[in-house]
Amino acid sequence: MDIVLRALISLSLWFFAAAACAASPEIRVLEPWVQAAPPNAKVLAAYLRFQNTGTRPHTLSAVSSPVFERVELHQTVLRENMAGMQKVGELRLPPKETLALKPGGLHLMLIGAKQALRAGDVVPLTLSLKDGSTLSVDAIVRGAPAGADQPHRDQNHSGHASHAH
Ligand SMILES: [Cu+2]
Repeated sequence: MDIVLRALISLSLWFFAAAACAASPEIRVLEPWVQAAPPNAKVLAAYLRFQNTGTRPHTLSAVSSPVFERVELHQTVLRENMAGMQKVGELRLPPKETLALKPGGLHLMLIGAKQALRAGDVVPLTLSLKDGSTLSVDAIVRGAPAGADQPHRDQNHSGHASHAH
């Protein structure tokens, strides 16, 4: 009896520990990818879609990657016909909605590449939600997909390294 009880307690402890660090089951990350850039590029952009399958809103509060010094959430904006970028603090993920990060709009800015990345490489991303849960995804490095917004390719993020004087 004692052994059974102890087994039950340790089982439930394990269950709670697993639940505490589990990914949010309500948020799905679809098609994460990193836009290929020249091998010496230190800043790359990543895109993906968030799907909130739950009934309550979630908030993305931070993103990190072991192969970059830091990851920021950015929004591409037009100022006097010049494409620029604005840092976004948090990203609200409303229930029953899909939010797309895509070229020319919201994107993840991967800053300070610790290694050269080529098409086909995998970039692990950890997405932290405000409720304390995290999601881990592998983004594939590749060129822009067919049907991507071609006019926006001129404003891609290799431009970060080359300021016009
Ligand atoms: Cu950016």
